[in-house]
Order: sequence, then structure tokens, then C-alpha cells
Amino acid sequence: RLVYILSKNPGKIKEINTILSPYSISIRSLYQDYSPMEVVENGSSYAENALLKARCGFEISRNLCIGEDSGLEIDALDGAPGLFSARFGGETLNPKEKNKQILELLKEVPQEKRSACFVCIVALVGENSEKIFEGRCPGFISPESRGSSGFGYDPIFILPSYQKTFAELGENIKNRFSHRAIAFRQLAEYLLSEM
Ligand code: ITT
Repeated sequence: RLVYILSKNPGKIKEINTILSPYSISIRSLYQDYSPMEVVENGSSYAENALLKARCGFEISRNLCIGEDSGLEIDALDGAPGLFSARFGGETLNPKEKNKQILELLKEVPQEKRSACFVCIVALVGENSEKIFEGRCPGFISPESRGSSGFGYDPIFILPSYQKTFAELGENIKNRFSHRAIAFRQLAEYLLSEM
């Protein structure tokens, strides 16, 4: 069954398809079949933003559509960048510069106080139905940027059970434990139970 996702982040879409492959579900970027539209992500929660994206995709395609909103919550920064993870430091900063800025903000913070959590909320919108799924992955912010796999904040996020960053661990391990894997496995179970 065709499931769209309204997302401009190719790293996300690739990861989601890898996570869903054991379930024989694949998602397709809405932008492949429809002309891009701007969704203003001005919700006050991840769920609101995920719903804004999924509803917009459903309205345009009249087909089942996913919206995903995710972020990195750093305790020593009172939960920042959190909901503003994509926009942290302004639209002009690239991921490398964002990571550098976070490491700079945390430079006096000792390892035991560098706890953080990746959050992923998925909204699924279809005819007469809206569902939300959530995944969280706790960890720590590394002292420096390490590894080259993945995207975004992966080079500075340490998975405690491996003591390595997601970017060092690579996609296989990330996709076993990540916030996105937890949320999308629930979505897959739901979709399969509905089919
Ligand atoms: P769409 O809204 O178009 O889907 P986006 O990148 O703007 O793409 P979000 O609004 O959900 O997505 O922003 C989430 C940001 O949080 C994302 O840009 C990354 O910087 C970061 N992020 C989320 N999940 C991540 C992960 O698994 N690894 C690294 N960074 C992640």
C-alpha cells in the first residue's frame, strides 16, 4: 500500500525506509509526485508539527501520509534545541556548524551532566483517521564530534550501551536503537494490523 511522507530531509526518509524494510513497507516522498508546498512548522509540540505535515500531505494527495517531527533534547541546555532542532542557530548554519556550536555551549559541562534524548514523533493521517507514535532514545553529548555516518546531530550523540556516537556506530546499530526506529516499528505494527 502506498504511504507518503511529507519531509524535505533525505537522511530521515532513507533511515525510515531501512527501518520499515523488514515489514515490507516502503514510504515515498510526497515531493516526488506533487509540487513542493511550504508547511510552516509553528506547532507548540512535536506532535502538532508532525500532524501539520501529515495533514498537509493527506490534503494534497488524498492518500495515507506520514509527518515526522524529531529533535535532540539536551538537559544542560534546558531541553534545547528540542523542538527547534532543525532551526538551531538560524537557517544558515550547516549540521557541522550546529554541532560545533552545541559542543561550544557545553564545553564546561562534565560528561555526567551531558545527558540528552533524541525524540521522534510520527503522525499518520488518512481518511477519517489520525494516529501518533512516539520514540525516545536517551544518551549523552560527546566531548567532540566523531564519525561520519548518518545526519544532523549523529556525530555528537553517544549511545550509552556502545559508548560511541551514532555517526561512529553506523546505520545498522543506529536503526536498532534510535528514537526513529522505536516510533516507526510501532507504526509498522499498526499498519500491518490494519491491512
Ligand atoms: P522535515 O521537517 O522536512 O521532515 P527536518 O530536517 O526539518 O525535515 P525536523 O523539523 O523534524 O526535520 O527537524 C529535526 C531535526 O533534528 C533534524 O533536522 C536534525 O537536525 C535533528 N535530528 C532528528 N533526528 C535526528 C537523528 O536521528 N540524527 C541526527 N539528527 C537528528
